[in-house]
Amino acid sequence: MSESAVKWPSGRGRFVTFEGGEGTGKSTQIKKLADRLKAARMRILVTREPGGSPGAEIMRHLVLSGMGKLLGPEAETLLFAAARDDHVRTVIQPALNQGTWVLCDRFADSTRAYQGSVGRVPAALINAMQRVTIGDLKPDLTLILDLPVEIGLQRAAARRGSGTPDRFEAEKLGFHQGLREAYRKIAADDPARCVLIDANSDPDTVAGRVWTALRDRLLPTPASVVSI
Ligand code: T5A
Repeated sequence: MSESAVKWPSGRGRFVTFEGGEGTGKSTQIKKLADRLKAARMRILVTREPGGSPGAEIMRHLVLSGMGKLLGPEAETLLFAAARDDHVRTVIQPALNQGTWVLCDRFADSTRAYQGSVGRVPAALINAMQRVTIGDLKPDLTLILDLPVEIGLQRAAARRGSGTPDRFEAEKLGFHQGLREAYRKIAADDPARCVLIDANSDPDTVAGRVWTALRDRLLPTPASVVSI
């Protein structure tokens, strides 16, 4: 089914998040999906966390430089929450209200996986912060890119070249293996929202899997497809 044959849903925009460990290909896949949706004349906003708004980009610099780590795990989690609060209020929610589809590189599941499951910040604290920062906002679809951690770290290192690993890339292999497990559990616990995508193929093959998931979950049933 080609994009031009689809009768796209109208009204509020759809909120699609991409999640996964380091170097799993989230940015690459968001760009491919955005290009495909824009070619179908959809209104698309691509954004990212931490960051995505001027205030949140300042927080991004703080956490990825490692300065947040010095404050301890709970305070570092608060920095991610403060960034998300600004991003949701000033960028994501207004775009969705205007009918724009929002593709976001990481969102609240990153906090659950990195700070919660692996960083051992208590779930009660993460839940409380989530109530304040995102309230009822929930992604319509979360695509979790799954890849052996050694391959993801190799990809991230190759892209970085001679640059220094950031706060999380610098963590040990066990940290990244824990992350992969955490994400697989998030997908298993919420199958209505999440799709686990095998990211261990070339970018176009992975993009095909992403497209199939989006089509199956968010596009109208074949009965409402306009034939051309
Ligand atoms: N974080 C974030 C938290 O701890 N808590 C939170 O609440 C939030 C929101 C953000 C960091 O913050 C942490 C998690 C992160 O550690 P970031 O710089 O935004 O850091 O980095 P990441 O989100 O981890 O993204 P990366 O840039 O590391 O990886 P991507 O986006 O998954 O991968 P991508 O697309 O940039 O690809 C990496 C390299 O691999 C190649 C690409 O060309 C690129 O060179 N590649 C492939 N190669 C072969 N086959 C494929 N299929 C490929 N796909 C991509």
